[in-house]
Amino acid sequence: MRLVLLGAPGSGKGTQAARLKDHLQVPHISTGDLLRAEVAAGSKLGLEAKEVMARGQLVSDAILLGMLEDRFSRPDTANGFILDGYPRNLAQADALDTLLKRIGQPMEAAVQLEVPTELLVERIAGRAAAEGRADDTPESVRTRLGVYNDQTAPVIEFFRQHGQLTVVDGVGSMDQVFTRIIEAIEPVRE
Ligand code: B4P
Repeated sequence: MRLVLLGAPGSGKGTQAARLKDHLQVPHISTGDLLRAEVAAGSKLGLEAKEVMARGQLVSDAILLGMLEDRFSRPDTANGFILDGYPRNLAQADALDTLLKRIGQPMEAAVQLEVPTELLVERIAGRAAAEGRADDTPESVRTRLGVYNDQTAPVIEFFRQHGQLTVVDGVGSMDQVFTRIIEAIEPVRE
């Protein structure tokens, strides 16, 4: 199963991807997690990404593509993957399409988690209190939501035009949302 999860910050992509990984037995590739690992390691790339992420802006497309090419070259993606956090703009959507076709692993399904803005803000505030992630400050969250509306929302249309999009209601408990995703991707798995 080759699946991409789409949705605004706080829509539950990372949360659901972690569960889907166990259910589908494929790796979870989160560009946010890959970047945070670089920041934690203090690598050159991490130093470059750190400030951009804290402000809630997008890290450069070139850095992201390099990181993804690296990740997809590992053998564990041979039987599929769940991609979370990428693509975040149309240039990334095109680059991903080209990369996956080149390695003979075209995307099979795109699931968009739909959640109203008030709930997104509430969830991220909850995570800020619990985990203190550097980019969960109110100012950064405002920027991330703006970036999502301006740059990432058009990506939804990209997958719709490719006939791969399924929209899932992301409101409800984590278990409820998980069940909806499983039902939504069932036709693709058959
Ligand atoms: P990400 O790590 O992708 O962060 P995110 O969009 O906030 O989503 P995340 O998956 O973590 O949160 P979730 O909704 O699961 O990106 C962080 C930054 O990295 C970006 O701003 C950017 O700077 C950089 N970056 C990453 N990818 C990039 C790219 N492709 N190009 C350029 N830059 C890139 O969860 C949020 C909270 O909601 C959690 O606390 C969770 O517990 C809670 N929650 C989830 N589902 C819930 C439910 N059903 N009910 C109640 N709470 C729920």
